[in-house]
Amino acid sequence: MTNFETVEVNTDLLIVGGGMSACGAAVEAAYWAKKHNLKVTLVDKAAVDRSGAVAMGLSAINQYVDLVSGKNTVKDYVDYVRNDLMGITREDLVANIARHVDSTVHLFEKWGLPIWKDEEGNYVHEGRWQLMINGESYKVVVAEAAKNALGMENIYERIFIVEPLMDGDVCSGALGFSVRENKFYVFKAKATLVALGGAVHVFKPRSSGEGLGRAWYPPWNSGSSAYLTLRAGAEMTCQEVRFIPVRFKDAYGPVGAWFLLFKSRATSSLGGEYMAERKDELENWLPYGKVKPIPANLRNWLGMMDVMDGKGPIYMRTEEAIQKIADEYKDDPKAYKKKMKHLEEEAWEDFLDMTISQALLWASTNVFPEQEASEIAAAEPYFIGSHSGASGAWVSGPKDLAPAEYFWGYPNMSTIKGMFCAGDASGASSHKFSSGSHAEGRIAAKGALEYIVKENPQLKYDNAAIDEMKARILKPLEIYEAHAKETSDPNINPNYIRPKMFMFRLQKIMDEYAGGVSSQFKTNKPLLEKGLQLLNFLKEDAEKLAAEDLHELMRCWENIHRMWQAEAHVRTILFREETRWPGYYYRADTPKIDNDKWLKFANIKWDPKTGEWSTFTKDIIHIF
Ligand code: SFD
Ligand code: AMP
Repeated sequence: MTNFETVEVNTDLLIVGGGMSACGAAVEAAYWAKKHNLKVTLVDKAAVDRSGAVAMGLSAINQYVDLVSGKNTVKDYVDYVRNDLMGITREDLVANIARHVDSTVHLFEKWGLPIWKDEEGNYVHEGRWQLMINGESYKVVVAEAAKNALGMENIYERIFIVEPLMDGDVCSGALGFSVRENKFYVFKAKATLVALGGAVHVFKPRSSGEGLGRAWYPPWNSGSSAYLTLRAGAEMTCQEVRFIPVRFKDAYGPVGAWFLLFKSRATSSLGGEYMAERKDELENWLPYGKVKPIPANLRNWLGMMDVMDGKGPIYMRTEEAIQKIADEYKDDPKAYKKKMKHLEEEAWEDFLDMTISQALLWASTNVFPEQEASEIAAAEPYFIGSHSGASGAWVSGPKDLAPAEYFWGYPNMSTIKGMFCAGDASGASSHKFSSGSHAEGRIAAKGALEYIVKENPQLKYDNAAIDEMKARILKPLEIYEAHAKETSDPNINPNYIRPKMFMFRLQKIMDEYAGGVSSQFKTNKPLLEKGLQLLNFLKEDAEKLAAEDLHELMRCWENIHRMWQAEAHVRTILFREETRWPGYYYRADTPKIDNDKWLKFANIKWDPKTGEWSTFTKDIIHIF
């Protein structure tokens, strides 16, 4: 690719990604870098103002521990997360985020994010850990602070990061390309912080045809965190712990505000409340079936049982919930009218702040939430280390909290020297959400700078190897150019596959063999083994991906990234021979939870030298 200029950027800390954790990292890194005269560079595939999961905004901050008031302790939060994840969690990591997250939330407020307040000036809680916000501009506010801290001259937007750059076993930066101009980027760095978000569209989505692309988590989170860490040879954890959220059907509006703030019930079309009617089922998943709140996957599972019994659709009873709150004012017609109007506004604002498409769907289908219930459904699986999933890299804990087995020098460093992870990129520390991801970005950035200062890594770069990688990364453009004119329809060509078709094939494999929506989230060993075989054929065909332009080149690599996330997932659910998270996936051949054998982390690693995968367990060590 002679017409592609190679741009080299030399820096100390490279932050890849521009989302919540990357913005946290930027703010913290700028502070420590100044003290040590170090350079920090941030690279995002989009524009930081509106990139990542918070692009559309949010209506709540889901992690606020409120340590100052003394109502909650760090241990309370750790207990909550461990229970929600059916016992599988790194307590040191969760505690580290929990003890720092409040300060991040206070920074958000200082930077201008409107957090709801009551008459006494206290934050309005959605639930015990969640705060309500006017969050349409949440990401813009958080991005502004990151941009001010680093300076725009240190921020590269619209650069898609493809591969890690390695000096043997040590991470020495990352490679990428501009999605706007013919430029190939070589970022050389003493430490790299991976904050590239989670993975969406690995599984066939419920939305297809006209609605294709719509998902709960953003479609532009395409598995790049998992790919970068896997390709570096980093140990990964909880790759089996996909997240399936229950969402308002078809536009994926979140349910948290309805369940927690409005205290709504969910019922089947026959009127039964599955959370009450199916309570006995929880006995099969002890001890977690008995904890409060009931773990997210078990809540899903009870609803799914109704659907499997043919009792669908499942409804969020918005009309009932609104009416119940308003009824408290029914003796005063004026106050009642005012309250109803206020509740209607809150109902719409929840979606207008966070999932605008849900408000559009309500509007276009004449839904008045105060008058009628809305359908909810379990979404397709996502890979996300920051919500109620747990997939991500296995990272070092903090020195003062982590047991020796979980500590190797610097907080949030992966098992690869010089490669740090935060947000969706780091595993087994769920329920960090937007605020905890930002806090974890700060923790990881501080750790990375400590690593740079203490170790001052001297890295070697092999220019010939970089040129080879450049050719490989740009190859889809060449393939298209060479063959596109050979057929009358450029979509149909025996010499290549376009990224969209490739993605459809990946999604079909995952949907049918790895327990997607159309398989009712169920799978078993033979299905998984067949899925792996088909993934291998897909991997062979990845060499034939073709790109018409830079945008499609990004699509090619996004799908390769997704494919690697898919393989790590299939291999890990195959390894964990039990059903621990019914409601996320159900292994029909090993249908029960098996605490004796499997109260463990299932970890996985790909060896860059041999190309072999290995799966193994790591102990769960309690610190609380
Ligand atoms: O209601 C590359 N989230 C919620 N968090 C909350 O605190 N409250 C809520 O209300 C939340 N809900 C919610 C949430 C998300 C979404 C989409 C909806 C509703 C509709 C979760 C948080 O948003 C989430 O936990 C954090 O944002 C995670 O942070 P992080 O940093 O891990 O991921 P990111 O913000 O998506 O950023 C990823 C960045 O990487 C870039 N990127 N850049 C270069 N090269 C590549 N190859 C790249 N691949 C990705 C992206 O552009 C982005 O900058 S509710 O449902 O619970
Ligand atoms: P969601 O909108 O589903 O992403 O949820 C937002 C927040 O509310 C997360 O912290 C969830 O764990 C929590 N949440 C949602 N639904 C429930 C529920 N029924 N019970 C307890 N917590 C919930």
